[in-house]
Amino acid sequence: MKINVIGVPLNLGCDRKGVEKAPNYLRERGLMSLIRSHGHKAFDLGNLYVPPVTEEEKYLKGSRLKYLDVIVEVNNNLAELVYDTLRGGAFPLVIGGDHSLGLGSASGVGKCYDDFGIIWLDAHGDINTGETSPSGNIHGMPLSALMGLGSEELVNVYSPGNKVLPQNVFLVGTRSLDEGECALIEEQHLSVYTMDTIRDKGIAFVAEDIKNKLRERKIRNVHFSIDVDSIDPSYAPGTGTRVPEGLIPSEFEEFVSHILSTNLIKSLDLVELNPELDSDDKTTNLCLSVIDYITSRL
Ligand code: 6HN
Ligand code: MN
Ligand code: MN
Ligand code: MN
Repeated sequence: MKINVIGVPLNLGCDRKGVEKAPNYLRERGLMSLIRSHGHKAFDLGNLYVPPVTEEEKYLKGSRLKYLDVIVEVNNNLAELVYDTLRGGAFPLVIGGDHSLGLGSASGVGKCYDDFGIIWLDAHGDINTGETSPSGNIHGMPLSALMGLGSEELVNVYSPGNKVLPQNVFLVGTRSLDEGECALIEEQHLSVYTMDTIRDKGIAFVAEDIKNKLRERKIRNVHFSIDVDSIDPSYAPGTGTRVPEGLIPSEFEEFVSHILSTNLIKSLDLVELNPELDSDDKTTNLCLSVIDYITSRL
């Protein structure tokens, strides 16, 4: 398979330094040769340009959203690159950076396929809006924007309006939701597989349930967005918003293997690795093994 690796050294969405270093950090530790070792033709498209911004530019136009303009700009560019990649018959492997980039990558996917679904593997919901966000950090908002909810500027990234139907969105590994996010889950009847559900029914059940729903809804294309904080912090400490009681690596692999076996996954994000918060490159090595595992199954 042809795989295009796209680095997005963005930290403005989490408002914390370190996460922007992850794409190069992974490259320097063998990312490309790892992908190629599975017989793929892999191209490194480099890192997207992130314009420099000052602290003073954090809140523009009295907005509660931090660094809105630059995040919109980077996501527009990312969407175009992901769209071109798919049009060219390649698989976009997007390496973050913070999770605000999920808005751009899924928007690019949405331009290519109008029947697509999103699997969002994350400790968090990432469905806040400017009103519900406790932090103003845009990495907590991409998924709501993709469903057409929240700030107009985010909703209209790349193309006007919503990109995905709420019924085609699947949240997995969830264990930290803000009040407004819980309300939105109810309102939109979102499919949420929390860690409690996973502990109760098992990860295989969850994967099967998602596969059945995708089949029922005749979804032929899925964007898979992986936040490394979905994994338990004892295995993945190198991330900015750690939440205890996460997936253990074997559950993570089981889920990924079920989902990839559908052959519906057309694109992937791997986000929120922060090498500066890591201990002994534990999380970096885990990310490399995740990429190894995934690309061996593509
Ligand atoms: N992430 N719900 C919190 C917020 O600030 O909105 C945390 C978001 C974390 C986002 O991990 O991608
Ligand atoms: Mn996230
Ligand atoms: Mn998260
Ligand atoms: Mn391998």
